[in-house]
Amino acid sequence: MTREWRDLFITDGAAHPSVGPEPEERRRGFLGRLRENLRASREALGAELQSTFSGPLDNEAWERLEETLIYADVGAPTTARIVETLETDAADSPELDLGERLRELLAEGARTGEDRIDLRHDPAVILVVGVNGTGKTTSIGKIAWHLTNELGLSVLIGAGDTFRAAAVEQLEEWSKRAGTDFVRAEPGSDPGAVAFDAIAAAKARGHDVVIIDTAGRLHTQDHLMEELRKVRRVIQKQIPDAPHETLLTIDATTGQNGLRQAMLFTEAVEVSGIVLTKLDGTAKGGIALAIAGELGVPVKLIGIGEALEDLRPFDPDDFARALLEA
Ligand SMILES: Nc1nc2c(ncn2[C@@H]2O[C@H](COP(=O)(O)OP(=O)(O)OP(=O)(O)O)[C@@H](O)[C@H]2O)c(=O)[nH]1
Ligand SMILES: [Mg+2]
Repeated sequence: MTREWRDLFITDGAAHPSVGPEPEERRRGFLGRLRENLRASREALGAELQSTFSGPLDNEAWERLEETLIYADVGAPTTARIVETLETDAADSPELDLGERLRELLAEGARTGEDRIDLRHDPAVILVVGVNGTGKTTSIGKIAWHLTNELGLSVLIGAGDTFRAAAVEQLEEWSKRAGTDFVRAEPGSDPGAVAFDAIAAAKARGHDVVIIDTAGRLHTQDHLMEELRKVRRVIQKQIPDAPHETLLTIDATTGQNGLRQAMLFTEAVEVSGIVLTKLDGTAKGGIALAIAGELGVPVKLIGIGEALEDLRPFDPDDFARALLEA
């Protein structure tokens, strides 16, 4: 069963009983496009599987399978684990449907830790961080839209990107579209101060969720990573256990560099979830497994385009199926 937006969030539930399930049509539309977008990965894997599983299962066959998974950006350690398990399982039960078992292993490999977002706080604070252009601002807009229009929650967005002049307007557009409250600051002002004000406003106005945008930064820019730590500390002056969720956006087209970004951001700010964007632009969808396997940080959302409906909660089973099934 495909994951819905409401499955992504832990809420206290009773508050918004009137919101119905999302239209089946929209969910299927996304799955179709996900399959389409993962086609290049799937075709490479599919051809390889065909030849691996139809011939003798010798060392060469397993090595070819390993190479294919590494080529799809699954990452060496995760690939080795998956192929080793498959090899053992194949030896133990000759009747095993290896394609199906591989699908299971890929889904398992893409799943890690708590992959939901806990909103049971007053308010819940979500901080969004990541390298320039990876999709922070648009993802915030889309998440806010679903929280407001599907879960019936009241949301405030804080424009913590005080670096890029157009950033505030871009976010404000999304805020209007989603129907959320909005806190802005002067360009060049301290991002921590915006976060502080946004949370103070959300507390005063009784919002359920605050989402804070931040300026794009390279994981290698130490002073900017320090700035993020400071934003966190300032948030904690308002709510000691916040931010309750720190989402890192990763552009899937950056491949293994995305994994390195994730490592350094995680060291700086305790990332609790990944938003993996731009899967529409890559044949290497396996990066979702590398992130889960090597970092232990769950992918919570994936993006396959720029439109509102192109961002969705990550469903490892659907993802593995889209990667493998013809
Ligand atoms: N194709 C594609 N484009 C995406 C996806 N997600 C975001 N984008 C586009 O990527 C561009 C950058 O997105 P933003 O949300 O502005 O990225 P950002 O991380 O806020 O960027 P900075 O604030 O400059 O660091 C926009 O044109 C988005 O529409 C995706 O999943 N697929
Ligand atoms: Mg932005």
